[in-house]
Amino acid sequence: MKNTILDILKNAGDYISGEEISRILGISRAAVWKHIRNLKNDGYEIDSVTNKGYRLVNAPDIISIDTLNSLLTTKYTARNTKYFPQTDSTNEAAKRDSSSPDGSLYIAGIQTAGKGRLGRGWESPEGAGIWMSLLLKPDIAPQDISEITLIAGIAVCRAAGKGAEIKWPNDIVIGSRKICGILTEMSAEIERVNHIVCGIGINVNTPSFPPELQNKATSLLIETGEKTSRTELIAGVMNEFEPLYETFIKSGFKAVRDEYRRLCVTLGKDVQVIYRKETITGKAIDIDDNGRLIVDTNNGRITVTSGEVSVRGLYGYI
Ligand code: BT5
Repeated sequence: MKNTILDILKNAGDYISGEEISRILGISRAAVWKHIRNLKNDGYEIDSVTNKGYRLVNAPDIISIDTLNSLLTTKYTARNTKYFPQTDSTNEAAKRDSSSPDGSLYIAGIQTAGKGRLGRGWESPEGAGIWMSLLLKPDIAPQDISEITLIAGIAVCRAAGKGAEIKWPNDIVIGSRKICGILTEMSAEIERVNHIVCGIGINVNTPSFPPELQNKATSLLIETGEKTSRTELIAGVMNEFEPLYETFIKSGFKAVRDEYRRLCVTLGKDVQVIYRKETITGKAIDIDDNGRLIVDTNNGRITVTSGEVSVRGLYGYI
């Protein structure tokens, strides 16, 4: 009923009287008032004026699974979605639920222990971003799982638009700052993958960042000055992801390599490749058929596999 009243307010566009709403819904005016009060408690800004009625002024950006389902064009991706107002990390939530079907999606309002790679943290404030993880069960070899990160990166760039590009392997950037990070983890035996968890964090309506991230992080709100519906963006990413993922499973990364290269800002840049305690400097020149970064160094050409590696621009973050 609350959602129906919301639809009525949205469609009215202007003031609509409590009497009119009660007539449309066949409920008492007191009941209408109660639902309006609940909507206000949920963060909806609703103006009420005697003799005129109610008007929706502002709607909070709430992640709605019903709306998400209505926007999905996928066969299995995000068809089983679990929303947690708060959890430690959606990657952990997905791992705890690993018997669920392929393509299950886990979304959190806030993460209390959001994770980056190599034990780093991921800032996941409430209500501002998309913190989500996909549970995947592909029949691929363990060494190919890092390519899922690259596929997810293309899906985020396509769905987010606004000039989003990829800093190899797992950062989505706008300009020179990071808007999204991707963390892919797996449970595998020597030859066989049991399941993969692909975690995607997108800064959507984040108004500002803590000082240590200010030069490095950005959000769609900061870049465009406009709020974005997180539910629509989640649907967009899922709708882009599934066909890319199917192409990858069928034909390998090489089938999407050209698009990845076009989106990849790392190419042509002088970079530092940091692996454990070793740092190698060179120029990033290409991405190979397996999604590896090819770097020309003074000591010859090297091929870098993502995973345990960090790549830094020699003259800044990119
Ligand atoms: C990543 O790691 O970029 C992967 C981030 C994955 C986050 C998602 S959210 C849903 C799922 N659940 C999780 O627990 N994780 C995944 P890495 O390349 O290691 O980058 C981490 C670094 O990015 C940190 O050390 C910070 O410097 C910076 N950082 C932290 N929070 C950020 C944010 N919100 N936006 C931009 N940069 C951030």
